This record gives sequence, structure tokens and C-alpha cells, in this order.
Amino acid sequence: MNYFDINDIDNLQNWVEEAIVLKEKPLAHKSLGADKTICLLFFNNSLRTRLSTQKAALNLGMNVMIMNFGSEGWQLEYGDGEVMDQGKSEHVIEAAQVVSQYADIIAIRAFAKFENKEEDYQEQVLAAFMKYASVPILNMESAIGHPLQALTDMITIAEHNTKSKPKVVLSWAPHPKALPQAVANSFAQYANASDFDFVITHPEGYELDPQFVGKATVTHNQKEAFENADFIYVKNWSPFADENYGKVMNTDASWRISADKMALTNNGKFMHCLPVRRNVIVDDAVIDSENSLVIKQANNRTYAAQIAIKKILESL
Ligand code: SN0
Repeated sequence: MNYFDINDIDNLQNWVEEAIVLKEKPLAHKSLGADKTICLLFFNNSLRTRLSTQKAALNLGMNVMIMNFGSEGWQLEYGDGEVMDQGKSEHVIEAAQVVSQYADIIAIRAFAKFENKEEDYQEQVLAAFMKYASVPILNMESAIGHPLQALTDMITIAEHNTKSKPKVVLSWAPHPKALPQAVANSFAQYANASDFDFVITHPEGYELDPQFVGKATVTHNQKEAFENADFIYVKNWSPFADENYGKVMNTDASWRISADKMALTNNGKFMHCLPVRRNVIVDDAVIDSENSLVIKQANNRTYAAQIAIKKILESL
């Protein structure tokens, strides 16, 4: 099996519960990955994903190889039938097959490039590796999804939730750079698969792909969205709409998360995947408050990765 997106999970609640059990005894399955190798390929920067995925694999007894492919590998070609007389040195057809001979699992991070919306939304890089590799693929944030982060977030909400149906809000916040929709897409997808009163709030023009919005309530009124919320999940993303795809259209500081806004919630918890721009996305007073879960979320990255790798190992 791959862990590419939510469709690779048979039962999300079971995975969340299993991860919480794993967290109690992270070394309980140390023999499962013995003599198996995971190779982590990074086309983009990473802190949490790199270290927590490595840690998860080590907890399962695996060998870990890591390569910053974006800066150290050959420039890959993805197109069919291309005459490779330009800058691209190697085709993914060979690269994926070659790495498959060195590893039992290939984990890949490859963000949206924002050059071509279709290429991003067809998951050019991950789809090519899934096509040509002969071993399972683990998604460490692809063009349009971050399933390890979303799984982490469901684990973190489960640990802190006290209600049968908590109000969970995904809020856009401003950022100086154009960021991918991946984290927001996956959070929305996993939240829709959970028993939440789920609300998404963003400025006009920041609508996400409807396939991820699903049955969520969408509002442009951030304050209204925050009322009585139990969890405030904050993330910047750039527009999905064709005309402004991947551009910065809005840096309105009135969308920043302040203590005043958090005061509208039901003593709500503040969540963010990190890295976060302090005093742009969120005020210090909020991220440094007792209700901030960001460091706990980062810890849970290990157990989300560990449950996903464990399931893949069990499928080999
Ligand atoms: C990435 C994103 O998808 O938004 C990774 C999040 C886990 N975030 C960034 O690229 C932030 C970069 C910045 O300069 O703040």
C-alpha cells in the first residue's frame, strides 16, 4: 500500500486511536522494520517532517536514508516522449526504479510548483513515482496534500477534545509569500471525515478546491466563524481559482489571529502546522498562550508517521 492520501486509510478513527496507543510505547514494534530501509527524498525544505519521519522509522527498527533531491539530485524530467536536450538530466522513469532497488519504502516531499495548476493538481511528482517505483510511496507533502500533517491534527484534536461534536474552524491568515493549498486541503478532507461541526473561513477569492471543502460551512466572516469554536486551525494558502492560482492577492492584517479573536471562542485551542510567521499569521500572545497546541502537534508528527509506516510495513 501507499500512504498518499485519505483514501489509503481504511478507518480514520482506528488509525487515530492506534497512534495514541503507539505514543504510549513507541518502541513496541521495533522488530517490524528490522532490515528494512526507508528512503526520504526532499524536493523542498523541511524540519518536522524530516526529523519526525526519521524518528518514526527508527522507532520501528528501520534503516533510514535521506536525500535532499531538490538541491542534490539531478533535475528530473516527467513528460512522456520528451527530447531531453534542455536542463533536465534524468527521467523519473529511471530515477523511481533505481531508488526502488535501494529502499523498501520511498517517502517524498514535493510541493506545488505554481508553474502549471494542472500539473500541480495532477500531482505530477508523486503520481510519477507511484507509477514507476516498485515499492510503496509515503507522501511527506505533495503538491495538493499533506496527509501526515492532517493525520497528526486529527490525533491532536482527539487528545484534546471533550465534546461529541466539537466546533473546528479552519481559518486563513495572511502571509507575505504564496503558499500551497496542501495543508488546508488535507485538513479539510480529514475534518470532513471526522465528527466535527466544521467551518472554513477565508477572504473572498481564497476558495479551496470543492473536492476538499466538501460539506464544510464556508464564511468570509472570520469573527462569526470563531464564535464558540473549540479548535482554531490556522493556515495561509494562496488562491486555487484559475485566474489567481498561486499568487498573493491579499495580505490583510485584519485576518491575523489575535487574543481578541480567540476570546470569541469556547476557550478554543490554537493550532498551526508550523513553520509559522509570528506576528503575521498569529500574535505572540496567542501562540505563546496555554491554549496553543503547536508544540504538541509537532510531537504527534512522529506518531502519525509511525502509524502510516507501520501500516505500510504490515502490507509488504
Ligand atoms: C509549507 C506550506 O505548505 O505552506 C509547509 C508547511 C508544512 N510552508 C511554507 O512553505 C512556509 C514558508 C515560509 O516562508 O513561511
